[in-house]
Amino acid sequence: MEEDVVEIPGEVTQRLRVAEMVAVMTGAGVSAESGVPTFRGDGGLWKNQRPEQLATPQAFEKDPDLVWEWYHWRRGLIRESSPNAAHHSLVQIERNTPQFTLITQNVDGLHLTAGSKTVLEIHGNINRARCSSCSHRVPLSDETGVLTCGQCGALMRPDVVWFGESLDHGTLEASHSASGSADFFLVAGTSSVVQPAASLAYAAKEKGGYVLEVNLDPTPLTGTADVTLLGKAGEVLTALVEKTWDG
Ligand code: BV8
Ligand code: ZN
Repeated sequence: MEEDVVEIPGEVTQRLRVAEMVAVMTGAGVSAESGVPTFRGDGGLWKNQRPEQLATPQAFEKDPDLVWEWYHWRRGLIRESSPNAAHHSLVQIERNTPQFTLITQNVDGLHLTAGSKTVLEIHGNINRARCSSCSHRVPLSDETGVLTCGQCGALMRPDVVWFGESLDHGTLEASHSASGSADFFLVAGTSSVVQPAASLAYAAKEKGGYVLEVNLDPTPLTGTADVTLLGKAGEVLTALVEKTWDG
């Protein structure tokens, strides 16, 4: 069967080719083809709990064992996964663009594994733990159970931003400045519902940036983006790179 060719409008490749400053916002859809479940898709459920119920300080306070079990399980999936064509395409775009910033909501670290250099992990990274009391941080691999701090003995927690927690100020500042100065803003694989991440594309648009959305389904951003390409991020982003620089 002839591989269904992904149509990329000429306007998109022209703008990307001449872009001085590209900013990218990725979400769980970019890791979906690596086998990492998304949050709001059907694979997002775990033991019939929604991520919004488990990824909170309240859930951790109430049952650190359960929350740690969820994160150990997710890290196990990520250890089995590797970057997919979407991650690799974003590395290519970074290499072909004078200034580039990748802002990711994903905590799986797959962009770093793929070789992306300028990455802002605005929701943290699941492969690290931080102390709930002092500033101690440790890398994680196949740990299990509730972890305690080697420095002060307090509970360790995953080094991610939970719902109701504010994002790291410096990272958020850098994300806003990259979005506001981007002449090309690519949003890929996100339902664009989680704030403040979802507001960055609007900030880019307000400052005159050209916004391309790549997603499996339409989102609240779809009405505002200059172009929305519906499809799998791995396929669409591969076609985008080919048509912009090799085509
Ligand atoms: C804050 C880390 C306050 C943890 C995450 C009511 C209205 C508006 C806002 C709120 C509200 N109530 C509460 C809020 C605020 C809240 C929020 O936005 N809630 C949402 C649910 C409404 N935000 C917060 O709490 C933030 N903090 O606001 O602080 C504050 C202010 C001042 C001072 C103190 C406090 C913190 C938000 C960060 C939460 N942490 N993750 C962890 O991972 O365990 S968020 C979590 O959702 C992940 O990071 C994930 O990345 C993120 C967003 O989800 P997506 O990435 O978009 O994934 P999703 O499954 O939703 O969508 C995937 C998309 O991919 C789909 O559209 C699908 O079609 C597409 N797709 C699937 N496969 C593919 C594909 N696309 C392409 N190719 C494919 N193959
Ligand atoms: Zn400590």
